[in-house]
Amino acid sequence: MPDRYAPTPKDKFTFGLWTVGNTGRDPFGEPTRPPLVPAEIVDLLGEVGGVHGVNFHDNDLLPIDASEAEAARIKADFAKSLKRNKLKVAMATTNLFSDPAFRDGAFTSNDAEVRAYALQKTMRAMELGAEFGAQIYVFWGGREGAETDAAKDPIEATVRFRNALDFLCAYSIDRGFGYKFALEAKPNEPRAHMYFPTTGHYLALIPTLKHADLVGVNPEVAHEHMAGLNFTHAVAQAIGAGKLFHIDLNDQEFGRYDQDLRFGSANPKAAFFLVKLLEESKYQGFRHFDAHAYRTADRADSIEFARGCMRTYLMLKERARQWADDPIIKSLLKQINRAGKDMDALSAKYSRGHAETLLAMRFDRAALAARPLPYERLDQRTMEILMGV
Ligand code: GCO
Ligand code: MN
Ligand code: MN
Repeated sequence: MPDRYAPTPKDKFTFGLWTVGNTGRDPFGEPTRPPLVPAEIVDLLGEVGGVHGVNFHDNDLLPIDASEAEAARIKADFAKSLKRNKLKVAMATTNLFSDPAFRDGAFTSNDAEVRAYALQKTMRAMELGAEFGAQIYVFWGGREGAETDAAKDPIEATVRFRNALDFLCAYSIDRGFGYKFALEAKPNEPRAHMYFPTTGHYLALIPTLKHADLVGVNPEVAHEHMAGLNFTHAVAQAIGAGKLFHIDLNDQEFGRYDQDLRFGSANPKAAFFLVKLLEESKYQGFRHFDAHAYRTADRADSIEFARGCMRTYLMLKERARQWADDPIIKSLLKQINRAGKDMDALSAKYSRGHAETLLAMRFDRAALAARPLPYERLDQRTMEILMGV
């Protein structure tokens, strides 16, 4: 019997080189898995099966101090491994956080030379991504923040960040890269406080950019959960604004350090509503798993980790369909969503007549308050569907 949860490239699942290539190093301990070169990571993804593509930071592919000869060799090996495993490059991004030069940020650094270097590094990384066919370019401001607000003027930091984005959008247009840019928010880690801590902050920045049409967001489950927020709501707002250009899927316990857990493993119910939203809204973009295997995992278990991310997504997708088709859910939804054509027509558009009609209306507050809202039944039925009962 065919496995109905087996992913195919059409599902548009992607992994970063840094995700399945993660060696298990953390602030307290050394790596637990041997490092893999990019071509080996692509082979691992080939072994996982059903993956659409791979994403990279410039320095996941090329060491920051690679010679030209070394870079050419790595790129050739990487290209061969992509071909061999029938994988595409979907997204590219810049590492603007690992090198000590960026210890106080990149685009928001207080040092004009660091800011200039950050632009140069990003332009080169954009070229590298374009060389491999990346369509999306992500900005995650890993070090764009502060430990003390004595260090940087937060208004100036926003201005610097905006200027950098304006410059890089113009560069992309000038070079014909065709990129769409996706801004990724995070509240903290590695900085104590990061600028643009949530997806909502970026959604507010975007309309102030010179090339706002090219720029959207890359929300990440873990990052909104770290901020104590409902991820599905952030994604819904991005979809509503036409700005969901990319998404980083993983999982994260609330109130903990940045965990990057396997998708759906910590909060399966939240993951269900997220998948339901993405599928029902017909999100066309990549589904990137920005997660990594537990530090205890070996290679075989890392493969299980990657398969688990995709399998859970597809299981939840099936549950979302069941939910929508379920007769009990349907009848509850009908009861809850009280349509009122006349009422909606009145409030749909302002006119003096509509305003006068509304002002003259009598509402029976007690009757409104007495209408049943069987959300307990609805949520319990949701649980039963999720549990396969
Ligand atoms: C993190 C971030 C990163 C970014 C990556 C791509 O918490 O470290 O999620 O993994 O997604 O740098 O921009
Ligand atoms: Mn993250
Ligand atoms: Mn991420």
